[in-house]
Amino acid sequence: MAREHAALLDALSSAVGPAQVLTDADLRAGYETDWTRRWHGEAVAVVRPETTEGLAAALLVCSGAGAAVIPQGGNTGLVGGSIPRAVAKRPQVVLSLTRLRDLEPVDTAASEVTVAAGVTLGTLQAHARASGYAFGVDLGARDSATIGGMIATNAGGIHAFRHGPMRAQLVGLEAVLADGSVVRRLPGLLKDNTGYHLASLLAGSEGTLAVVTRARLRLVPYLPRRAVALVAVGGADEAIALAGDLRRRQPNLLAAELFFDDGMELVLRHAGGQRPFGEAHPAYLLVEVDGASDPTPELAAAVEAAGALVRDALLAGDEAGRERLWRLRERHTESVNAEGVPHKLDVAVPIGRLAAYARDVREAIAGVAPAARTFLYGHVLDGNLHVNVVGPPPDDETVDGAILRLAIEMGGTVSAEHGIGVAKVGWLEADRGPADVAAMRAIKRALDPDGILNPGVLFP
Ligand code: FAD
Ligand code: 2HG
Ligand code: ZN
Repeated sequence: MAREHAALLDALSSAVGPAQVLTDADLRAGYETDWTRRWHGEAVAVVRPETTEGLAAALLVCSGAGAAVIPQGGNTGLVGGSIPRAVAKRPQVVLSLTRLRDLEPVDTAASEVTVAAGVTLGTLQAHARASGYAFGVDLGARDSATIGGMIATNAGGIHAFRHGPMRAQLVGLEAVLADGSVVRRLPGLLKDNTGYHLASLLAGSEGTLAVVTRARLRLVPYLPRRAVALVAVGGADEAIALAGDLRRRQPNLLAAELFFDDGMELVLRHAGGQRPFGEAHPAYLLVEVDGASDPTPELAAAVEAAGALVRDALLAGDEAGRERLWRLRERHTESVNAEGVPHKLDVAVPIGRLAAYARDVREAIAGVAPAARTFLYGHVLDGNLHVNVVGPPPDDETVDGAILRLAIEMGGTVSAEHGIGVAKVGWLEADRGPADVAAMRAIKRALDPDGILNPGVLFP
């Protein structure tokens, strides 16, 4: 393959330096399969620019050669959008952002920071914390997911009901368009009404409109004291009622996560550990609160006040105890992966219908794939449920269809936070409607007329 594309590879080497153009199959391998292992493709090269200028030069080269560009950050995306694919009938170049790792000092007057796209969420969190701040978005893949990838997917995560998703943290950004031109708006002006807000447009664009290279992000105060409660409940209805109740009475509620006993059992089997309660319960709500002083007594009182909604509860104020409880929820994703290649769907429905959805979706799945095993978990206050199904072959989309159709029928969305990627392109129009999709296509044509940026993602 390398010989066939010699001119393209030479030009890319001139753009970013030969050491940052990986053509060897072994070196490319980690960039060519997605996190779930459901999707795989082959690239002619993986290009890893170290500067915005190098990246712009590489994009110009790809544009001139008609090569498809697949932007990639930490490759933790769950919808197949960050790896090469068969749909593009042209050479594919993975553009890895992981070498763009600049971290500017926190601007404490503005409570903002500017970081390069390849900085991981974990690195940003530690950097912010050193200045007394927190970043508003958190998620389980924090040690690998990058800020650029999180902007491109408009990542949500566990604190979204309190601080909003990635788009809500974005003050400005720098990005490179398909023709190699650089758009840059990083001055840290919260008030800046000078036309279209490109940063907001690029949030959730999944690498189809531009490549994000830097971002100016808002920060929130870091409240150092935390308490976590794991509450055993009778089912999804009770978990939702309890989460709503706690949100009203605990203004510092930071997370409210739902999972079920089959998921708990799966985590204990794959990740180890012991059942937290003497007996199994149908469902669990994990909540976290933060504060300047110890919030444990207040959380304990709030859980106690919930009365009959609570079957049993465990509280932890110390770090080790909090982590022990959190791992029961956070280790779901890897535990599901250990069972096989999952069908991983990520829906949201209006919160009043979430319990009905959780019930009906199991039935809908059983209707089309009786032998499949289903694991449900999610961010309850966002109405966001992760539906994971193990059993059906990776390329059989019947079960995906049943799950997504039900979400739309219940007034929800086929993607709450992971994006459309290649996984759900067939469902975009059913979800958004023809007028929205036509407007999106017009924007795509205007910014990327030759369609070199992530073809096959978002649009069929
Ligand atoms: P990648 O996977 O590399 O790319 C994702 C998409 O963004 C692709 O379409 C890619 O082309 C595009 N892209 C990447 N970088 C850029 C860039 N600089 N410019 C333009 N386009 C770009 N997601 C949530 O929302 N909430 C969660 O709670 C959550 N938890 C997770 C837990 C685990 C264990 C795992 C494995 C994943 C989880 N995710 C979650 C999904 C994933 O971490 C997010 O989608 C994340 O935003 C992806 O970041 P990334 O750097 O890995 O991007
Ligand atoms: C989470 O909330 C992530 O844990 C991953 O969004 C969801 O594993 C999943 O389906
Ligand atoms: Zn999630």
